[in-house]
Amino acid sequence: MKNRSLNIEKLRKKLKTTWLGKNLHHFMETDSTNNVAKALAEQGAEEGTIIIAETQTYGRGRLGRKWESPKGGVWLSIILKPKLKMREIVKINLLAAVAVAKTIREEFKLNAEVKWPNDILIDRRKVCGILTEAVSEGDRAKYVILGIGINANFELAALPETLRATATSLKEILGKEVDREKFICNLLKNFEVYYEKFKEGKTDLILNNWRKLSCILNRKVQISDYKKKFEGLAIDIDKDGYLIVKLNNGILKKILSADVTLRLTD
Ligand code: BT5
Repeated sequence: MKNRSLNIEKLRKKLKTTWLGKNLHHFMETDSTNNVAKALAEQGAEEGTIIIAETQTYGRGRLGRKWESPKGGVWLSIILKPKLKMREIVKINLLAAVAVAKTIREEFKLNAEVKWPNDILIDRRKVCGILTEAVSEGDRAKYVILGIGINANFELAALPETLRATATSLKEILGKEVDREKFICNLLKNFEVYYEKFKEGKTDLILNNWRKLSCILNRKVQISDYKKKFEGLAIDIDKDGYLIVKLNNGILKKILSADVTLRLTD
């Protein structure tokens, strides 16, 4: 059936996580799953609560950008309560990117790569975007809303024409629909495993995985923030999850996540 809704019973049955997604809310349509998650978190929803929608009317990207969310995609948000300082939240982003890329690789044998800080690409086209939002309590995160959007079971024609050169979907690449329930279950399982390791302090494991999956390290990148653009060589991500770029004048610059977009120049 074309673009059928998720079978939540099947999803619950197949879910092999310990705590993630045990509390799961499914909507046919919502404005943004991150908004619903935030409202639930404010009401005291437990860590691991998940919100999934078949479609979003106001899906959000970073910096107020729009996220197109047609039917057939995987649009979900996870409520997390890590004991992190606000500036450490970028690590959750990297962790999620690793989990998504790994799951796509394992399940579909596709060469999914991560692009700092929050994109998953296949053949240089964006198949997934991640939006991590946190509410603070002092300098600590009270909770984190991790929003993951994956272009799964729709064709490129479902996206506006302006995005068709830079975006892709699993269905477009594979020529057939994927089993979204199975994919979501595997993704959540992978995420839970990495998140547990992260909580045990094994940040290096996450960062090393990220490095292996990265399509930007040792490549020239163009960085634009709200003020200016500059180019450099992406050298590494440091232990805090920040991108280190070597500028053309040899100076190493640390890039923070919030105000930067990256464009591969070769
Ligand atoms: C992102 O922002 O990539 C984060 C996207 C997060 C979406 C999820 S879905 C579940 C949860 N609920 C939400 O409301 N959001 C999260 P950013 O790096 O700013 O990229 C946004 C840009 O990607 C847009 O300006 C477009 O150029 C492009 N874009 C929009 N929709 C797209 C899509 N479906 N596929 C590929 N590219 C898209």
